[in-house]
Amino acid sequence: MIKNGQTQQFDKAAFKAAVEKHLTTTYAYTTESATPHAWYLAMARALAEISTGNLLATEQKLAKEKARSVNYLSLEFLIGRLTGNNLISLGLYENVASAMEELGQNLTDLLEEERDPALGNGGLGRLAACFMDSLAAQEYPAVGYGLHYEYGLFRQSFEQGRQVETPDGWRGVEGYPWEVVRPELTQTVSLYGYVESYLDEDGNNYRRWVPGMTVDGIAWDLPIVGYDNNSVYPLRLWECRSPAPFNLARFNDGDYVGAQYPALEAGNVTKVLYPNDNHDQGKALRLMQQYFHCACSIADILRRHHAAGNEIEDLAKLETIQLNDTHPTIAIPELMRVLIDEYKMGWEAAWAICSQTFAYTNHTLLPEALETWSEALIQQMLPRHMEIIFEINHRFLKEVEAAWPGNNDVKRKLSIIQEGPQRMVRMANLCVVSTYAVNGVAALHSELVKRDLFPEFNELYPGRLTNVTNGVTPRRWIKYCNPGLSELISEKVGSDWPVHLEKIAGLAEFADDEAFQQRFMAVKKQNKQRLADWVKTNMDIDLDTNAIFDIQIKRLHEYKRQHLNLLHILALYHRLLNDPTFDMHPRVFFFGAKAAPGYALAKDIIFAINKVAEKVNNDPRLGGKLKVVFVPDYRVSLAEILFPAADVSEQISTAGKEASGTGNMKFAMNGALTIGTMDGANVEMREEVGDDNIFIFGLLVDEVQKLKQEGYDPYRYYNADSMLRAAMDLLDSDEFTPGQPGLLSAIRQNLLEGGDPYLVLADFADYVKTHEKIDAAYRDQKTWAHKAILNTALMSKFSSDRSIRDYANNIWNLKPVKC
Ligand code: RUG
Repeated sequence: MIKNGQTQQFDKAAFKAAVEKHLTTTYAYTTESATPHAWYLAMARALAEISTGNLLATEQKLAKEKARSVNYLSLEFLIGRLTGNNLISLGLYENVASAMEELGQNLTDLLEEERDPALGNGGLGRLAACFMDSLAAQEYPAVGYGLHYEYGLFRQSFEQGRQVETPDGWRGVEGYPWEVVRPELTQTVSLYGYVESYLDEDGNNYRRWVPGMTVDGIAWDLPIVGYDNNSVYPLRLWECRSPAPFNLARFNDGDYVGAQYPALEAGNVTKVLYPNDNHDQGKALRLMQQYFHCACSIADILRRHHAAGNEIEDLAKLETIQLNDTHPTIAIPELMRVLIDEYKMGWEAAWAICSQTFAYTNHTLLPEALETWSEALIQQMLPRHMEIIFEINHRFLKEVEAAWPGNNDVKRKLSIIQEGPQRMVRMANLCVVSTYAVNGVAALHSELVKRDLFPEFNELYPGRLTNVTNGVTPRRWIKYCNPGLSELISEKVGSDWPVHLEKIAGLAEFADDEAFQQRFMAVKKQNKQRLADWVKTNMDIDLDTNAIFDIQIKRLHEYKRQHLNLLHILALYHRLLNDPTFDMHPRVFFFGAKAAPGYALAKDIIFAINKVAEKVNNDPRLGGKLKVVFVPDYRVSLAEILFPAADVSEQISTAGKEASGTGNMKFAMNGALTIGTMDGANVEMREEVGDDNIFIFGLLVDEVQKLKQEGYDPYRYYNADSMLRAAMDLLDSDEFTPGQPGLLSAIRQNLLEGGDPYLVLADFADYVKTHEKIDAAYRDQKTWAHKAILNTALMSKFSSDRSIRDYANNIWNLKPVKC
């Protein structure tokens, strides 16, 4: 009916008719009885018709052209709401707004009806979503493969300041209007059982897996709509179902509940996303999710390959598979198994294909996040895969022996199998051995991967370890979420900056133009008002938009140091009440963060911030200078309001711990100034904006390592700094929990007796001093505007379009195909 704005005219009457048709035939409402939610569903369905048509056309065209594609395998795709974003990509925002207006509906309100598909935890899943957007925008052939979780990341609320988690049924009862089920793509996945040898008709000896059970993988496609072009790529999410809905014999015997066990057990596999960020939990069901995801995806890649008329020998030529962290690593032995057991290839031929097909992205150096799986568990669930892993390791250790003859220490260190009372499989080692490229996600991180994590691998496989600095999509993170700024940018540099972000540099010449500064700051003020209104409506807190809006939004983790931010707030509180000479520009500290349900200290930090907020927001002695707002249920749609409203962006992880960060980029693109450590992508952001336009503080990576080696003593800092002491001691008092001292002591305890593993105390003084510089800088609004404009202007490096071009040119060897 309608294709992209570029190629075909929008037929408003036909679109309105499609919406009304869905309202009545799909959702059973009349135009009179329809709720706003029903209108949103009907509108989204009408739009999805357009994108599904384009998705099929793109699939056909790419198959016909035998185009080389990337398959992005990720257990998480934190896509956020699709409707608004897809309207922008289709170039139909205004047209649809007007059509809906004629149907008596306001588009902005309808967009608020969409639930966030929260199919990811944080940065890793959101990166996957930005990458899909950039692949489609630049027409690099791609398929995203993920899981169709019934429940995404939990919803967070606060009860008396404490985090409470509830299930997130993101599809609602009506289903998600943008997805389409593809029954013809169903795959069968085997689990458990044993391996046996057998002779074929010609007397050849083979191994084969005799599975203990099978489940079905059902494909759901979400459309990834290319911006201003005709390409639509699938984000293919697998749902696990039982091949038999119930056991008929048990059903006939009257055991109605027991008869359903097969279906219930299979349904559990994709029931819920594991809510851990940067932490490996090692649960059997998680391994099953990983294998289910990989088995379906590998089978689908092979299906597409053959459907396009290609030979298996050409797999590595036409397909590359990017592993988003180690979570889909089991895809490697799965492809080996299929090639050897099903295609009857020899080991060398299969290995030649496999090792030229996979590439791996490492996203963390944190030991607790580096995945290992118990050999016994893999042996039980995936016996043939364990055999294959042993064989890969056996051959690999021969290489190690050749490179370091007789050196058992290096063998022990590099081996895919970690020895010990319980032998474990190191998934990262399996990845490095079996892939043609391994990348870190920011320059510093990639250097540390080479220097500290995998130095011997770097020696053994020169050139395999490399860097691709992360990026974020400017379509969602500027154009969609910040329409005021987008208009200003278009006026100055032209309207194609969303796909040519390098053009945004043209703003720099207006950084000193007073009229432009005022307009830029007026947009910021409007965005702050939008956030203040949200806070008033949802939290009943009054905010003054003349205050500095200082925002830290990311997962709650000790290494991200939300508690350093809290200590600074406590120090300000203490000074405002006790030091008559102290003055500060009014400031609102915003937090948004979910803590993994089992992470006690992270939950204590949330509780402490909420308790402090309760007190300071209602303390007349502070004269409105200090406010603290912890927004509940931080998610993509809230991020879209928070990033554009920030004056100050908090990026304060311990140096060496945050692999990249991507929120840092979104803030700066929207004109916030960063206070940050020399960590992750902050380092490269500083290179881009220059030292004068970013507030860097804290220990450097090598200083952190040195201090730890020398024996770090947090008490040294506590005893020497009266302001730090005052802030810490407030946590032990009942200042924020009247009549109940000690409720917030766990944080103080962790920092002092627990050894302060993330050096919060060591960085405190410099952090406070740097915040004082921010306070002074903000008072000079012209200089601030100058710096803010330069932050927006100098962020083009951090477009995910650039990241994807780096992958395409340096790793994937991929060319765009116009559709
Ligand atoms: O913690 C990292 C972030 O620094 C990074 O920006 C993001 C995307 O590369 O990935 C995050 N991450 C790493 N999330 N989970 C992990 C480890 O599995």
